[in-house]
Amino acid sequence: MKSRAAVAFGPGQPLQIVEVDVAPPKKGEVLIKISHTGVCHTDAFTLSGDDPEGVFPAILGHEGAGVVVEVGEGVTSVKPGDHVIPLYTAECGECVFCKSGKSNLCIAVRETQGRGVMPDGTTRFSYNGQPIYHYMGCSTFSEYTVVAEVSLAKINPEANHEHVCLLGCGVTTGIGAVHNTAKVQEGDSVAVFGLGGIGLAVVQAARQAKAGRIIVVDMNPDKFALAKEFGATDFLNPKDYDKPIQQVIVEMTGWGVDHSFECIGNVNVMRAALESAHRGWGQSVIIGVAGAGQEISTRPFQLVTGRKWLGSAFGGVKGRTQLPGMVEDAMKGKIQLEPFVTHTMGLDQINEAFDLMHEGKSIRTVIHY
Ligand code: NAD
Ligand code: AHE
Ligand code: ZN
Repeated sequence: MKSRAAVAFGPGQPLQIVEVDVAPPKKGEVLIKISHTGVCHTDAFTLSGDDPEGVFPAILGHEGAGVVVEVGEGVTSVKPGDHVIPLYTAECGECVFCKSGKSNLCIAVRETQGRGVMPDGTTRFSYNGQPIYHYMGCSTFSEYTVVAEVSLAKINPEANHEHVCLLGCGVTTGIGAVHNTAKVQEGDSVAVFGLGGIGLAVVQAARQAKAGRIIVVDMNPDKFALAKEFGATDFLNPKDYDKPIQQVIVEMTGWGVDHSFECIGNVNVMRAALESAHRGWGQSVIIGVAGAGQEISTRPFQLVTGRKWLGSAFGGVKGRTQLPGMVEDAMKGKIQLEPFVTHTMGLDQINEAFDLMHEGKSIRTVIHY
């Protein structure tokens, strides 16, 4: 079948809106009609060419919601008409990671996903007879996409896709990092570095957890208003200080914060976040994704004196079992999604969504088909 898609033909190039061919779903696969998709910084990261797993030409996008159109052989957990969120972190329930109960990092389709192909090693997308690669197992920048059955969360059909698509990545990541990774407790102090969709979701979840002080850090002060609405208590722009921001945070808290979160993808800020953590027990969660070849560093003394460095992927959330419940929470207002949607537009304007993100003017742009 034909599908309108925004194709990344090469790194650093604007996406091109073309009509691609989509082959039918094979065994264990599902054809989805995407209705809405958010644009996450990770899409921009991969488009920039900095992603070691970036392959081109590809159809990016991984923060979507849609409806099942057709299922391949052997698919039993979803049927045409079901409402779904594609998952870049699958959940097969059978691999060593799923069975461990310790991690959401299912490996069922991860290796082929990282190469931009379906589990059988081939791609369902083509353009002028040439293959187009998949992205993060989702490719939500195509109106029709094929994903593995294990990469689909079935959700309440009453949910508003313009909002719950954000649970496909950004908001779930931030909320999960607070509750599953850091396990923030009532009264804990928190510092959040970077106030995009991820950082603001961390702020929202920190308030849910009844955190005490919630210190937010961003170079763009325009982000502070929404952070305040979500519960932030202290607002720091590193440009306003002539000393390292970790020193500012340690001085204003005594010994540092109980939990810090890096939501940018900058290895220097990752260090600052770690060094903002409380001596003896403070922990710092890396959420941001850094480019090929970049490494983190700090004085080992920072860890010797009790700080912990952690990381979080998709907020530690198991997509098929836990995401439907998060959709319900959003429908009940326990998770707020609407404030994240600062812009909506059609697929034809998708390059503007990337521009708005780079200019710091959006939190999330949601594309509708
Ligand atoms: P975004 O671009 O919307 O937000 C980033 C924010 O960081 C912006 O507000 C920007 O002003 C701020 N910022 C940039 N440099 C800064 C600096 N030096 N100091 C302080 N603030 C600074 O991005 P996003 O969509 O919220 O994504 C954030 C990061 O999280 C990205 O690296 C993305 O790839 C990553 N991510 C990771 C996961 C995961 O599962 N680990 C999931 C989603 C996104
Ligand atoms: N491809 C990159 C890694 C990218 C990365 O870390 N992705 C996050 C999700 S970002 C969503 O916006 C993640 O979940 N990672 C775990 C995984 O299995 O991909 C690289 O460095 O190769
Ligand atoms: Zn994302």
